[in-house]
Amino acid sequence: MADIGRRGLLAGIAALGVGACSKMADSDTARSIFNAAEDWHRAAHRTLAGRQNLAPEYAPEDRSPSFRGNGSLTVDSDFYRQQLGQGFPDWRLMVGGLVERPLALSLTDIRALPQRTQITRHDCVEGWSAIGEWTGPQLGTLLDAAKVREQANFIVLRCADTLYGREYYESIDMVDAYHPQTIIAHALNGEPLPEKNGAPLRARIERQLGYKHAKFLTGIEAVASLDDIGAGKGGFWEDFAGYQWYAGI
Ligand SMILES: Nc1nc2c(c(=O)[nH]1)N[C@H]1C(S)=C(S)[C@@H](COP(=O)(O)O)O[C@H]1N2
Ligand SMILES: [Mo]
Repeated sequence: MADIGRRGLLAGIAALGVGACSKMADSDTARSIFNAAEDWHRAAHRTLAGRQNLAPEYAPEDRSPSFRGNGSLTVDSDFYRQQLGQGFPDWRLMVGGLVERPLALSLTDIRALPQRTQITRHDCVEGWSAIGEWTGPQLGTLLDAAKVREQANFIVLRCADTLYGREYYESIDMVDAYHPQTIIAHALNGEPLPEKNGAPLRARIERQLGYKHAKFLTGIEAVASLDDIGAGKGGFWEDFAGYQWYAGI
């Protein structure tokens, strides 16, 4: 989108001629082209700049005494129970799809990356909120390590659990994927992620509503289109109950 913005502005400038002289600027056509380009650029800039804004961050004393679990509270498999008991030694987060260098990251790998800690408020559409402190690498760090391809427009977040018999999944666009507060969290309030909150890994996408924050993460997949993922609406609740794909807050 930034490219289109730049191209739009350049096209506007090219239409005016480099260093448009006053004679040209006097013509109504030139003025309207220039204004259109400028309005477009300003609008695109405002939109993109807005989407990079940070969600509010809070102080340690603001943290909710307990962070409730919602939706799936566990993964119903022998592998999960066994891994949970051992601290997830064999859990792998796959980073694949439209990437040059697919990765299979262990929890040790994830903890060894540069970390971000943020105290944020989680808002669920069901009408509750909670404040928690999350720690993990930025999703952007993982995508850069995997060398995400230019054709990628979305990141699909794959989960280990099922809800009402269907695999939970979510997806976000590249603006949210590279938002500084979008992290792959392995800790809540300084402790390993509790089972009910998505152990061992869950997404935090702080400018989005709760259902986008996929828990029990197994994979991160870069795709060009969401059409062939799940039922094509970009997420479990989007497919199942018509929730909005863009859940920005
Ligand atoms: N894998 C998975 N991720 C999920 C869900 C789920 O059921 N399964 N529920 C979502 C919803 S609706 C919310 S509000 C949050 C709840 O996170 P919490 O359990 O840590 O409160 O997780 C989201 N991510
Ligand atoms: Mo939710």
